[in-house]
Amino acid sequence: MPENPVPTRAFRVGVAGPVGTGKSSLIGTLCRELSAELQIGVITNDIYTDEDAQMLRAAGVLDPQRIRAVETGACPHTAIRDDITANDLAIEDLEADFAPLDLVLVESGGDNLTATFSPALVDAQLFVLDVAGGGDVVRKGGPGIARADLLVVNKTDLAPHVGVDAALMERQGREARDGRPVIALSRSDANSVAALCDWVRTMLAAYRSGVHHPQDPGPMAPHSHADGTVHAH
Ligand SMILES: Nc1nc2c(ncn2[C@@H]2O[C@H](COP(=O)(O)OP(=O)(O)O)[C@@H](O)[C@H]2O)c(=O)[nH]1
Ligand SMILES: [Mg+2]
Repeated sequence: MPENPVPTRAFRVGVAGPVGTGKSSLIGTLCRELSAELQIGVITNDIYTDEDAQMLRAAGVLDPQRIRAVETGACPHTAIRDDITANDLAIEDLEADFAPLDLVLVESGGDNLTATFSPALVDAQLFVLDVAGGGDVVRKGGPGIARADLLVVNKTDLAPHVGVDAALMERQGREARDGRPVIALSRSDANSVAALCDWVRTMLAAYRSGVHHPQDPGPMAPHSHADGTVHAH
């Protein structure tokens, strides 16, 4: 593929994965570790509230004004996949208010385990699982687990307490991903946090030099909503 033109806007990274796997915490960690070297903004997607944004503001890792919430209504996965307008506008506003930003982190709302970001919204995406969700989650797969730019197996510090072999989970992740990267992460393990930061730096450099192409992990599984509508995405 030809190289992209060198981009002028911030590098956008989507953070997807089931509720409670540590997406907001991971975004908080990245803000804390990288805000001295990069200008960062954050967008959260919540169904009816701005709880994730409030939690991140309270963590004190970034100027609270740089953290904005998109309220998605009943269908958060739609707001990151099919109709990305609200997220796009929120990112454009952030970029206008704090120009120039280097990095915008977008947290998905967690209503569907297989939700992925549209490559039109984010340049790269990571999918977060945690060891507490059980070792077989990786094998069950899904587009984010198999094909997101990065799979994070999170909360490895909890593995002994929940009877899960974190190293095995990481290995199964690698097997499911055809060589795409996997990071076993714990916010209390400095080496793993450093590996995550290095991944962001490497991707940002590739984006800036025009050699990075946003990948689509693929659509989520077809599913129906409470009102009876069926979404194939
Ligand atoms: N033990 C442990 N707990 C974590 C870690 N990361 C996040 N958590 C906790 O997991 C819970 C859910 O985290 P949160 O970031 O809100 O998950 P989200 O729903 O995916 O955004 C919170 O109680 C966090 O404190 C970690 O590395 N280790
Ligand atoms: Mg969250």
